[in-house]
Amino acid sequence: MTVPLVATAIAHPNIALIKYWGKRDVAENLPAVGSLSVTLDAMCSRTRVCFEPGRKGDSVRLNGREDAGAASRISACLDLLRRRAGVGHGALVDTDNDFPTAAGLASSASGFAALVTAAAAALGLDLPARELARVARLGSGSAPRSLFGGFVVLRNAPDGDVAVEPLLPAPAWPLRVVIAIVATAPKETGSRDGMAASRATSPYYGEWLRSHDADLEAGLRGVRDRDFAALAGVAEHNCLKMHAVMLTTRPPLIYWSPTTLACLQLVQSLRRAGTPVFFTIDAGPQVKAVCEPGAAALVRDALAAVPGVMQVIDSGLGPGAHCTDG
Ligand code: 2P0
Repeated sequence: MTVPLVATAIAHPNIALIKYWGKRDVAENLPAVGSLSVTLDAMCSRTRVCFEPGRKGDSVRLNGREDAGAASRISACLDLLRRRAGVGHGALVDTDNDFPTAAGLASSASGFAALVTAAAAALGLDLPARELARVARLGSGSAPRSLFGGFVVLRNAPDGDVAVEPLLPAPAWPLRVVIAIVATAPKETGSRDGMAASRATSPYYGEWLRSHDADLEAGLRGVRDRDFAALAGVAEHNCLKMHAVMLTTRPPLIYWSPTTLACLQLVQSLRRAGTPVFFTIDAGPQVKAVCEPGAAALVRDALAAVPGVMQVIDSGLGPGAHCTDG
C-alpha cells in the first residue's frame, strides 16, 4: 500500500472541569488522576506533518518559527507511529495556533491531538482512538481529551495506560465557555515542571490524589444528568483544590494575577444572583467561565468590564480532532 506521507489535521483545545495535576510515571507521562473536559470550538491548532524519504530527524515549526524545544516530545510521538507503520523517514511538522501559546489555554493538548491525527493519516494508519490516545499522552497528558468533541473523560485504564471516552456530544448539552484573557506572556513554570514540584513538595498532594476519584465521579454524574448546579459545585471545588496544591508547592506556583481573582469573584457573585455560571482556572492566569447558553452574553459583558481583562473569547463546545485539506 502506498501511504500519502503528508496530512493536515485540526484539533481544538479542551478545558478540564475536573483537573489533571500530577503524574504517576514521569518517563511515560502517565497522569496520576483522571480528568473530565470540554472541547472548545472557538480556537484551534492546525498541524501539517510531511514525512520525507531520505530526511534524518524531525524539524518543527510552531507559528512559523523553528522550535527545537518542542522537537523531542514531538519526535517521541512520531517514533511510535513510524515504528507501527514501518517507515523511517524524518518529518517536517508545521503547527499553528490561532490563540496564545503556553499561556494556560491548553495549546499543548490541541497541538499534540492534531499532530498524532495528522501523522497517523500521513502514514496510512487507521488506529482506534484508544491507541491514538496512548501516543498523544506521551506528548501531553491532556492531549487525548482533544481527540474527541463535547464532554470527554480520560481515566487510568486497568492495564496501566490511559483510556479516553466521549461522554456527551456537544449538541447534547451546548454549554458555553467564556474565557477572560488577562495576560498573554508564556507562564514562568510549565505544567510538567510544576506537577513534578507539587508531587515532591506539596503537603496536600496526597490528599489531592486521595479525594480525586470522588470529584471525578461527581463531575461525571453532573454531566450525565445535565445538572448544572451539581457540576458547578464540584468543578469549582476541584479547581481550587488543584490551586491549593500549586500554592503549597515549594517554591510556590502562583498562576493567578489580581485580575484572575477579580474575575473569579465576579463569577461567584453572578451565580449567587442566579446566573448559571461557574469558573475554572488552569496553570495560567486566564479565567474560564462555563455557563448555560442563555447566560453567555451577560457573562461576556461582565467579564469584559473587569479592569485588566484584555480580551474575552466566547466559545461553544466543539468537535474532536480531524483531518482537513492542505
Ligand atoms: C488539565 N492541566 O487537566 C490541567 C489543569 C493544567 C492544569 O492538563 O505535562 O500540558 O504535557 O502532560 O497536558 C496541563 O497538562 O501537561 C493540564 P503534560 P499538559 O487541563
